[in-house]
Amino acid sequence: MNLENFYLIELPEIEDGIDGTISVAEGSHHIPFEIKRVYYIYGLENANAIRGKHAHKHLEQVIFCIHGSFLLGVDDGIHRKEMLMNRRNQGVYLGTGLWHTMTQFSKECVLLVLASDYYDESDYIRDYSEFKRYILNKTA
Ligand code: T46
Repeated sequence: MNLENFYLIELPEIEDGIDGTISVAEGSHHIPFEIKRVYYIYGLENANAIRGKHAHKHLEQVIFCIHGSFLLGVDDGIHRKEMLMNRRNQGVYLGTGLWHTMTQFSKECVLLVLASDYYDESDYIRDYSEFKRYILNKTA
């Protein structure tokens, strides 16, 4: 897997003793792009819940699990990797052209995603065979 396209990002944790902790993510600083969109995902109590199952052509994202845990699967068309996401200050940078799937959500799991661009359905590849062809064409 191309490590420029998939790596961990650790945010600082500013501890305020009995008053809790702040983690901060600044665009173009901790996050390797200007943040144009923020979204969060919750309501993942169903044991069969699956999210993702697609790749993006241009969008870059950093995904955090800010409560609970889930399993992140990433596939670059050749190699596959799975990562347990369970640390509130640790995100994963997901570059372009990576098939990604999120499963095994714990109860009350909450994902926070920082994205490099606005929502655009034409940026999605939602069919796995099409994804494989896209990767082959790109590397040819
Ligand atoms: C990823 C995971 C964590 C919008 O209208 N605006 C948005 O910004 C988003 C993200 C989604 N939507 C609509 C489009 C679809 O009708 O919400 C529906 C589900 O969207 P999507 O298939 O993108 O949802 P997920 O949770 O499977 O995937 C998203 C990201 O696309 C994906 O890259 O990492 O969240």
